Amino acid sequence: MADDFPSGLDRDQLLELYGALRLTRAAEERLEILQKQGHVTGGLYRSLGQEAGAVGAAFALQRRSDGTGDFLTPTVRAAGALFLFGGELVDFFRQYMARATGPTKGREANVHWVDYQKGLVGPVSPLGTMLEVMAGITLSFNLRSEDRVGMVFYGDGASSTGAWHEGLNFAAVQRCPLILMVEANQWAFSSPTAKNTRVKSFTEKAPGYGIGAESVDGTDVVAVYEAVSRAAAKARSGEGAQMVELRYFRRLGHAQHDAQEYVDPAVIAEWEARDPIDLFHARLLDHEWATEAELRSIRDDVEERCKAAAEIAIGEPDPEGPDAVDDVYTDVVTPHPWTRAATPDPHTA
Ligand SMILES: Cc1ncc(C[n+]2csc(CCOP(=O)(O)OP(=O)(O)O)c2C)c(N)n1
Ligand SMILES: [Mg+2]
Repeated sequence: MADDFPSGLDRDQLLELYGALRLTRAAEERLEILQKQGHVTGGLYRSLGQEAGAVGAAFALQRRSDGTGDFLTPTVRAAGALFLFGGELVDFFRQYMARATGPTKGREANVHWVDYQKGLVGPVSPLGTMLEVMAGITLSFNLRSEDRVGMVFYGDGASSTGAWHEGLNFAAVQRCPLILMVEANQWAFSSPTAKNTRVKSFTEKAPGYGIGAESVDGTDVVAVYEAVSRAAAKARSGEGAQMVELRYFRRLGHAQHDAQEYVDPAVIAEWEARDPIDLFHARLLDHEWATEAELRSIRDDVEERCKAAAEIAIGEPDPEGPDAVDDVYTDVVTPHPWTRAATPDPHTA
């Protein structure tokens, strides 16, 4: 007899979580192959060991593709959340390969793309600033009395920027339905957390802004789902911004070029033993929620999908040089010809 399912999740949802974890890892492993083949333009960022944080968090939100669901700003290490919000695998590869066919037509990399219908707000690169952007978006949910929340991911290093403090204070004061996901992976490039902050847990910062916070084991996908479900319920019921700290470790360098020689290999080995996918795999089997054959078939399926999507992107063209200014500058003749085009209205775009 199989054990009871956790947290009100059913068997299909548990398998969906497993599939999303496997998809994240398979997509990033496929990127490594593409990079060795010379197809990837720019940096390659892995979320090895952090997959459960992104997947468990996004799974707790209302994911719709008709412009009525919750909003998400991922980071490069939250690809799993991007996929759960409907970000297409082939677009993910197109972005990393700077294809003309990609959402940003080869002008931006990786997760920097926007799809308001799906609730995806790709980040801008200056760290911390997406907190301000998402504070504004979630304020609009309040002003329109919409039952929606926003989720913004950011790194532990990013939470030492000025923009982070200002955005958080604004979101707190305005009681914005915003969930802040701190990716506490213990490093910001080559700076350890202790060089970024004096607090032991990022949740210690929350009371200073008057918001709720919870810290969770970021390698446990079900625990993350539970913590974020609680935070989302509070945000929806008018309690305003909530922080959730994901405790885990960045097991690879900042990006592919960084061999992280500054990290103790023994610590990396400790975290390898706590691999989030291995842990969930074992749990699914131990409780008889799934069979080895089912999990193998999910894994084979996502690997095939990644291979096929990558093949499509490989066959597509690079952008043409003159296209670089498309959608950036307006065609309307004005006294100042380089006026920036207006941002589309999220409710009609
Ligand atoms: C305001 C700002 N300062 C510096 C950078 C350069 N930079 C990009 S990523 C990064 C490290 C980020 O560390 P963290 O926020 O902990 O995220 P992680 O890479 O660990 O996921 C830095 C310094 C930037 N993009 N923006
Ligand atoms: Mg970090």
